[in-house]
Amino acid sequence: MAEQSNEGKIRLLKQKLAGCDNVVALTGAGISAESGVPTFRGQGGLWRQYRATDLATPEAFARDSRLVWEFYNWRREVLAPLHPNPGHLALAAMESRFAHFTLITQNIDGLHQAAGSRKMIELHGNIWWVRCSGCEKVIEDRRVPLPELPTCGACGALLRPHVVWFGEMLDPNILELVSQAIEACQVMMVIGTSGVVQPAASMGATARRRGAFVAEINLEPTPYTGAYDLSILGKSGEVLPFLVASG
Ligand code: BJW
Ligand code: ZN
Repeated sequence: MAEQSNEGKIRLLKQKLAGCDNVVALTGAGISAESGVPTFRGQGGLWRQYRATDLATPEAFARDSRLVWEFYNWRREVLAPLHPNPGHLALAAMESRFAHFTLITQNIDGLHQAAGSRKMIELHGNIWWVRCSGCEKVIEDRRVPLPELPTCGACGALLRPHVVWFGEMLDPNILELVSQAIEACQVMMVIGTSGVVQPAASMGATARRRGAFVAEINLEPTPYTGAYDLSILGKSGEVLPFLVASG
């Protein structure tokens, strides 16, 4: 049988979505790329310029908190003027299209919320929130930049970004919500993620084992492409709006 065209695959995904009422979307840095947010890997990726182990691990923060905060303050400056793109907006529109729709994001940029998504799970935290390394209090703090070494108003200890670094556990309550959503969904879309960071990387494959139809939307194939039903090659900001367009 001839290989299906990309357009044919997009139409197939649209048909699958039309026939179901429980959908999960998992997003990665690629969905925000068209808003101007740097991705982590690939051309221009953050981890091409900086070593993750120097900046995104608890050990790095213990060793040189000032350097880590400099990195996150720079990222806040880059993110502050950016806006959601048509991919974010299409996912926000999907929320009201299905009886059950769960958006799971690895992104910390807050652009899904800015697009209007409400039913969402942030796996790796949010750059606009900080957490006290002493009393563990978590608060929203949108100052750009924050002081070089920001401290907790309640106990005076050093604040840290409320994000999940390498080697840190994801919140078990969040992982439980993810398991429930993946268990119950009929269709899952895996969008703009390179599929190398666990546990997010294997969530699509888990959904497929549980019986979901799983489609990947990415500029290029990933290590998990072969484990899915469909691989749509393209920009999420172009493919996703088509999925919510009438007709
Ligand atoms: C487009 C596009 C367009 C571009 N349209 N597409 C099992 C095996 C091996 C190791 C582990 C394992 N389990 C856990 C680990 C350790 C580790 C891990 O996975 N390491 C691997 C790298 C080897 N995982 C962890 O440490 C996690 N914790 C954990 O599991 O705890 C328990 C445990 C610990 C230790 C050992 C065992 C168990 C925590 C992971 C935290 C990740 N944190 C970061 C930083 C967040 C804060 C910050 O931003 O500063 O999260 S790293 C970074 O990568 C960020 C992202 O969320 C994450 C994923 O990146 P993503 O989104 O996939 O982006 P890219 O850039 O990689 O890809 C972009 C994609 O978009 C590309 O494919 C493009 O083609 C595409 N694209 N434009 C569509 N327009
Ligand atoms: Zn505190």
